[in-house]
Amino acid sequence: MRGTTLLALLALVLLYLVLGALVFQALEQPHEQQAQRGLGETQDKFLRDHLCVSQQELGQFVEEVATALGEGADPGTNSSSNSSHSAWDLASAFFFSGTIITTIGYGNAALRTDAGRLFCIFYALVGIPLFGILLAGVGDRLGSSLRRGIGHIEAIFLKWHVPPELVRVLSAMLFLLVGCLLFVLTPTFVFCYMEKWSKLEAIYFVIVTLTTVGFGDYVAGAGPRQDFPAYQPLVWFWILLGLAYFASVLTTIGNWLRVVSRRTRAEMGGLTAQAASWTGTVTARVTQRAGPATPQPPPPLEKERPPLPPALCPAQPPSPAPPEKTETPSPPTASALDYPGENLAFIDESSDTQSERGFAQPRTARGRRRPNPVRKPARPRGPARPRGKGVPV
Ligand code: Q6F
Repeated sequence: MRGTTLLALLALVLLYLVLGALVFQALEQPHEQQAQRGLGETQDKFLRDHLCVSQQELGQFVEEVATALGEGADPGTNSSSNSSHSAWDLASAFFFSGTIITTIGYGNAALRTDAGRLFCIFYALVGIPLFGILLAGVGDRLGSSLRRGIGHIEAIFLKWHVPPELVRVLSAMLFLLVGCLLFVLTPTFVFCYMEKWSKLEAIYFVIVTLTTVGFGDYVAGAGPRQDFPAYQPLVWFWILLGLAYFASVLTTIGNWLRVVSRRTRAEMGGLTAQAASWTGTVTARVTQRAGPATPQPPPPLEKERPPLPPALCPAQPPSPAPPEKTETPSPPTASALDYPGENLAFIDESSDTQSERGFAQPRTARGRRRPNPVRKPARPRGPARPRGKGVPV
């Protein structure tokens, strides 16, 4: 990436941050002021009702309560019945470890001791890459299963003589649809029901979790004992699969943005011809891929060419967005750095590799065939994810 490009990108990100700041401020500040006024009124009322309490005394009490809450005390648990709920029972501590290695980091329970913080440093440094490796493997499996399912449908479409380009788009949309259904919508309804959250709160939790933003204002499974014992394990399972799915979705979105910027650049810089030829090769290959049932040898030069740009493939090839003209992935001459998906996003990378090879090699050996499926376990998502919090997952 050239220096000017980097500067332009920096400016864009800054602009994006400022935009976010303005919107969030406009939306949230009035609410904050209202809450502040509410607290003031509550205190005034308390002072009026309890004339023996002075304003200083009340102020001090409120401060102390606020500090205790910040230290992790729970006003619901009083000193006499110190049983019920601890933020550090085994399930909660296990959950806490999970928020570390996934980098979700909700922060609803936080470490208060120096020893805990010290251990956390090393725990995170090892655990995050380790979980990255697991996630890569899961993403690989998930991608191939989803693809197998969608492959059947693709085959049907192709039998109906639907143009292969359209089939690509359709199966991309199918991938998104099935994935959203499995990992976003279903969990949303489950959380809605189990946590008694509104639909918006539930989907907000789902997205905040699977993007690993992890605010921690909503945490599933944090409520008092559920009557469904498999709930927390199920949430764990969802996290594992959902993070893998979202890693590929986020990478895909990042690649779209990349394609958009590249197209802009191409239009300005006259790379268009090259890009067009690249699109041509992509189309050619798609046509070839059309018959997964009839194995054909890969086209010559297959190895020298960069893989199908992950840009447009959620788990696989197709480009859901208006692909016809938008689809201007970088010309074949582009350097490896132009394919973050290839280097960093396992899911896309593996999908591409697999879809490329799918027609040439028996399905049974998939996945194992790739000599080095996990290239950079610690950074599966690539730069598409503007997070400050720690790269991986
Ligand atoms: C859970 C729990 C949540 C809160 C600290 C995210 C892994 C499911 C708990 C889960 C358990 C205890 C999530 C698992 C990950 N939730 N207690 O297992 O007092 O809030 S607490 Cl949401 Cl990464």
